[in-house]
Amino acid sequence: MIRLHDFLPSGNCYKIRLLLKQLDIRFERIDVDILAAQSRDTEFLEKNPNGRVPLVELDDGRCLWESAAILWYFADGTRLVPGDSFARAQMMQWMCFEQYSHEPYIATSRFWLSESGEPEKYEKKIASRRAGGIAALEIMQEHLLHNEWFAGNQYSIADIALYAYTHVADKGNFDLSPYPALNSWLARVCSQPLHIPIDDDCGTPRQ
Ligand SMILES: N[C@@H](CCC(=O)N[C@@H](CS)C(=O)NCC(=O)O)C(=O)O
Repeated sequence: MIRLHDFLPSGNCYKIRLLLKQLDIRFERIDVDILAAQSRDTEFLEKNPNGRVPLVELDDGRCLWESAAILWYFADGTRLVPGDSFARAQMMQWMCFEQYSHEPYIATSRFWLSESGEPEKYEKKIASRRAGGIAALEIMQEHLLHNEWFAGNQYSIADIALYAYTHVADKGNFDLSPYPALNSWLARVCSQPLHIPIDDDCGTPRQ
């Protein structure tokens, strides 16, 4: 069975749990406590030299890491990837945006403020990520004023990638109330069949 090396509070890992659930793909979840540096031990580094979750181990032992690559691997050829090549490229565009212009501001602020257990230590870093996070939310809001979804007029893995940290942005002190179109999109994502919340471990065994 597919093994997902996972840290439950991580939005990057949540993207994969949500996708596998929506595609009805069974998997085993392996807890990796990144706060205890378990993703940096020798055994883990053999599977992902970059020392981060999510990491997926396939039935044949091959490993894949980076949430966007994992999303792409499982969603390729399914209803969650647009058929049109330009729409597929737009999907990738938004997934790259998520990784470079959204996650480094919004996800890190949430981690330092609400997950690290020592928010005071990160006060200056949190302040330094504020403008970038607001810029990302404004870009999303502008797109969503004219579009229901991020690519190809359909729910796709770009929506999953962007939903993961946007819906918990308040935990990084980003107020979402100025962005009504973005809030309507969050509700649309939430109402997709087989949607699960970020803290749902999908009933998979823990190790
Ligand atoms: N770009 C990577 C980011 C992965 C990442 O930063 N993972 C964090 C958890 S969200 C992690 O494993 N951190 C542990 C560490 O850096 O030691 C992805 O999208 O998968």
